[in-house]
Amino acid sequence: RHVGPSFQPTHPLALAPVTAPPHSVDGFVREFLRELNTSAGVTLSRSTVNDQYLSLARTVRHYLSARWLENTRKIRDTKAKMVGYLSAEFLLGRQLGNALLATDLEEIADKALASCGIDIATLRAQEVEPGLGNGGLGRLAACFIDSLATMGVPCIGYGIRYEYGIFRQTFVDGQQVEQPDTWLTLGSPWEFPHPEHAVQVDFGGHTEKYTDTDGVERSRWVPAWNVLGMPFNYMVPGYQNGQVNTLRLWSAQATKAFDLSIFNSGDYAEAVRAQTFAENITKVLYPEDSTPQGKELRLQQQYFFVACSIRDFLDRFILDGDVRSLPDRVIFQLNDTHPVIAVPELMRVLVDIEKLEWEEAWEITKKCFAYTCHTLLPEALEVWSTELLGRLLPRHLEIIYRINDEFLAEVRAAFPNDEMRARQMSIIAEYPERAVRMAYLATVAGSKVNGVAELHSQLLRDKVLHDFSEYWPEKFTNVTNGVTPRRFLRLANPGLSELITETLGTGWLTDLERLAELEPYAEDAEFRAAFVRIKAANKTRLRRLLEARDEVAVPDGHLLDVMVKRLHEYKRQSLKLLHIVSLYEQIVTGKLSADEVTPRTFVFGAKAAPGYRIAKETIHLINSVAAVVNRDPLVKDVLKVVFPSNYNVTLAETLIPAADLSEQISLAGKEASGTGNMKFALNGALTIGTDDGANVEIRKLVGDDHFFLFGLSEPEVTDLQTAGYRSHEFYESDPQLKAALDLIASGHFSGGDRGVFEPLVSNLLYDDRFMALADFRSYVDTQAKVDAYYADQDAWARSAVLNVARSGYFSSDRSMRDYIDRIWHTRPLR
Ligand code: B1H
Repeated sequence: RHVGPSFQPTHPLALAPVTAPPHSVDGFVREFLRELNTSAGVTLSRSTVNDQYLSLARTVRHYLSARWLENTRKIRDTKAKMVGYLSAEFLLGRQLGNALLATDLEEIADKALASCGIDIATLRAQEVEPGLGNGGLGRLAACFIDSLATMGVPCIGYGIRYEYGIFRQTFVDGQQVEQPDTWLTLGSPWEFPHPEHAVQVDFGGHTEKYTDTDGVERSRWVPAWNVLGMPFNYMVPGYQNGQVNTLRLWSAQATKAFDLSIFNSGDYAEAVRAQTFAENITKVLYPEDSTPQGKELRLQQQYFFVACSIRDFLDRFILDGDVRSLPDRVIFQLNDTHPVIAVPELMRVLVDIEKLEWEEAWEITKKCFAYTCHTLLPEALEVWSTELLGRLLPRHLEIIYRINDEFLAEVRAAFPNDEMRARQMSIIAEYPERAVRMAYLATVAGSKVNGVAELHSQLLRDKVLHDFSEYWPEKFTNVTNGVTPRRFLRLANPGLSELITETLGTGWLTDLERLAELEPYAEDAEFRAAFVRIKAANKTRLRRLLEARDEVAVPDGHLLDVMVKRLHEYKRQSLKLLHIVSLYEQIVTGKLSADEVTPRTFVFGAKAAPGYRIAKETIHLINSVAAVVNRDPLVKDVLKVVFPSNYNVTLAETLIPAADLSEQISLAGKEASGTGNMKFALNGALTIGTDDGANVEIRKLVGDDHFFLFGLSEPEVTDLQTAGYRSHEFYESDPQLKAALDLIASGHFSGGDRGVFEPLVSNLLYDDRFMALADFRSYVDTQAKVDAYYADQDAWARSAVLNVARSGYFSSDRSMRDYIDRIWHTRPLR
């Protein structure tokens, strides 16, 4: 069904390999004009910026598709083992710049468009980024597929084509208001729809026992309804290596059979409603980062995309139908628990459809999956009530029960008379309701389980999955996250990239450990001066962007202090805020003279989950503090607070290269890894941070002298928790902290209304789950050290250069090598 008829072409052109257009300005112009004329259907003189952008994108696409087709053919022919990266999120960012870089067309395209009278920067700005993810987890998936393509490792990314990605954030009176993200409305030149590869996905109904033709009693699923999964392909180009992998995102549509039966009943309106119902499945990305809500539609999304993906893989790559060869052909990496329903789905396919024995199917399944855990927060561990799961996927629930029964029998045999342990390890939780623990299912089924930074993996073994790591110590491993240097250094920071190339020659962009060769240049005054000029130019670029985008002025000559990430209590934007309010309070009350403080601009970027009350109130408070601070003449030259709305990948690319100071201030033991922390260090910002997530490894590599560590360590947090944490005591005993909190409570930032931020203040005073008050003293003292150090511009520049030189480890290419060595055991194509 999915493989087209094999043609015996007769025309000589059809027999030749697919070729790309000529790599020249003229060749590019010809291709571009043809796109404008034939695809957009306009002449150059009548074309809009959007016409031009779409045509440019399609032109670049032409240069990629030859290699893409070739690559896909090769993978099929050589039966190479592939990575199937299953992720509910891929936060890709803009595509045009990356595609131009991958094809080495930046200069040619520049000149070609200039010769048509077009400034390419205008067209780049026209692109709406596909925001198909919430934050770090989704961006990590995008970095990983970039690295795999660059390393020539066969990979197919599988995910969801949300019609609406992460919401567009606006501020109304300082409060977050969400607007739909309409990324598809002006056209989506990067995707290839393939309706002919659509897959049917079933839901609901019941199971029944029947006697098969071979006399065996089996179970089968009698579903109640179904939808169609439409694949949209995206090219994932490697960096100037001619490799192009595929990202396949699924979109839900109503099946014909479904609405035909209703049409036939004459109820037109009902038929149209049914269509909407089906299409709702991929309508919108759930905007909760870290705290899944357990919504039925979300489980539908999860099952929908993994069912499509498994079917697709079997149809497209297991052409001889030998499902027993599956472990030699693919390893499905589970990006957190969101795709874990793929485990019972593969069992269902192997047992119910392919008619394999259960035992053999289970052996195959265990080899085909590996699981990455991305969190430590208990509230973030996904569970699905058996009531919901059984209603939506009755056969899968049966399969999960059987997996669990057999697993627990093993556990009981290994630990006789330890029923407590068996209960603790059960995939099925009994309280507060009977529910499936998806992380446990993934751990039981996966060949490997990994955390995303050393500390995180350790805590997984010691705490979250302790019983499992005791039972299967060899199953657990670590792979520290990474970021792609193509997007976050080369594209985001062309100035610094050029300086590095001038200094080291080429090759470092795909071998980032070579940045270590920059070390000696930290002592070179000329190199440092060049570095400082680039940082200043990046700040100017940011200033221009924020002026145009948000109508805010970023002062010149300030220390640029940046905290950008999702808004969450554990990340502690409120701690940053207390620091700002405290500085402000001390200056306006005369405790501190304005010329004693280092002039700073504080930049925030953060979206809050729409239903997360405290997070939204924190956004309101940041904006309110900004409004007061920014118009107070007493602090005019020294404090400025800037909070551009709608932080996303595109903004990050301008913001991060301009930063002096990177804020990574989560409570120790809560941030699994963080990846923004890596992007900042790689661009020469110094970090102020806790001993948490990948901060630990960043500090180890860049060295204590070039990193501002503060706060409780993870064991100290645990001890304080055990001893009984009372935040109020910290408030009472630290006058500076008390003054800052009192100022907020007084209504100073809310026009005298004490009620507005009362819930936030109370939360900090009487609950403070994430110990912001406990870490306040250490934080502000360390910030004073930041000030002092920044006064010595030369020392600062030296540290900044060393941060760059010592961050090569955080390339996602290295992460991918680690996954390959420790988990996947796959090989590059050539
Ligand atoms: C991370 C998530 C996440 N961990 C649930 N968990 C989601 C959980 O839609 N949901 O329900 C969405 C996202 N995201 C992040 O992953 C960690 O907090 C970061 O520390 C880490 O760097 C990142 C990548 O590993």
